[in-house]
Amino acid sequence: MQTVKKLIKTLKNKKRVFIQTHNYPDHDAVASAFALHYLLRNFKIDSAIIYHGDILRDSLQKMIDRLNIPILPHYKYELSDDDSIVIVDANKKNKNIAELKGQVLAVIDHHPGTAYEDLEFCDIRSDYGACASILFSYFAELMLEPGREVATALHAGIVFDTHQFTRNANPIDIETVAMLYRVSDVAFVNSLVRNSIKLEDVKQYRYLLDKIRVKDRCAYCHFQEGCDKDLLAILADYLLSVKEIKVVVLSAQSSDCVSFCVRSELPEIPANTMIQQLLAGIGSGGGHLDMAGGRIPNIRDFDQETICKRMSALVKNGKI
Ligand SMILES: [Mn+2]
Repeated sequence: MQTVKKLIKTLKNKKRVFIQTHNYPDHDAVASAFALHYLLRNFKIDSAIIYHGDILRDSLQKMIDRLNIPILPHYKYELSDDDSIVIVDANKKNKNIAELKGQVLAVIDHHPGTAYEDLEFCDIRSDYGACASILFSYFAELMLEPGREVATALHAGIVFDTHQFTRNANPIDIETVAMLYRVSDVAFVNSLVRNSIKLEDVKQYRYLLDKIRVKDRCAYCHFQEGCDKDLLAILADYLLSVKEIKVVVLSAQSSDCVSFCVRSELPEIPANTMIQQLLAGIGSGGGHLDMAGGRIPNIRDFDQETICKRMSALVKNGKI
C-alpha cells in the first residue's frame, strides 16, 4: 500500500495530467476518477478525466450529469507523449484499457494484477470490492473531506461495484459507505440503483426468457441481434437470481465480434476458468471467480452449439 502523498508529489509540476478509466467505464471507475480529480485540485494539480468507448448505462450518465463530473472521451484532447496518465479501476496493459499517447505514471486498482516496475505509483488492493473505497482512504489519509458530490459518487461506485455488498465486498467497503452516508445524497444513489434499466431494455428481458436454455443448473442465451455489454451483465445477474440457476453464460453478437458474460455461484466452477475453457482456441476471457467476461474476435469462429456442448462437458463433472 502506498501513501497518496507520493502520488501528489509525482504529479506536482507535471505539464498535463489525465485520469483514465477503463474502456466503457462503470460507476466505480467514474467515481474513482472524479474523486482523484477533486483531491488533486486541493493540491493545485489540474487534471482531466478521460475514457475510451461509450457511457453505456443511463444511470451512469445520470450520475455524471447530476454531479457535474467532468469526464470526456479521450479524443476530445490531443494527447501527446509528454502527458502524464493515472489509470483508475484498471491496470496498464489490460485488455480493457486503450493505450493512449502519454506516459502512464500511476495505477490505482482493485483487480488482481501486476505492479509494473516502471510505474512511479502503484496501489493495487485486490481485496477491496470497489476502487472507490481506495480513493476514500486517500481522503482519510490526508484528513480531507470529500464534498457532497464526490461523496455521492463514491457511495454509488461502491454500491454498484459490490452489487449492493453481495459481491467481493470487504468490511472496508461497508465502513466506507457508513462514513460517506452522512454526506452523500443517499436518495439519489438509491434512485440510481433502483432505475438501472430503461423501458427499451425490457425487450431484451423478453428475448432472454424466450430463448434461454437451462441444463444442469446452467443457463445459456445468445443475443443474435446484439445487446450492450452492461445490459448483458444486468441480465446475467437477473438470471442468477433464479434459485435453480447457478451458472450463467450469455453471449451477444456485435458487428465484428461476439462478447460473453459469465456468472457463477459455484466455487467448484470458477467463472474465470470457465470462460477461458469455453473460448479455448477461438477467443479469450478473464475475470473473477464469480464473474467473468470474454470475446471471440472473429464471428466466423462462433457457433452456439459448440458453446453449449463445451458448457455441458465442463459442468458435467460438477467441477472444472
Ligand atoms: Mn471497480
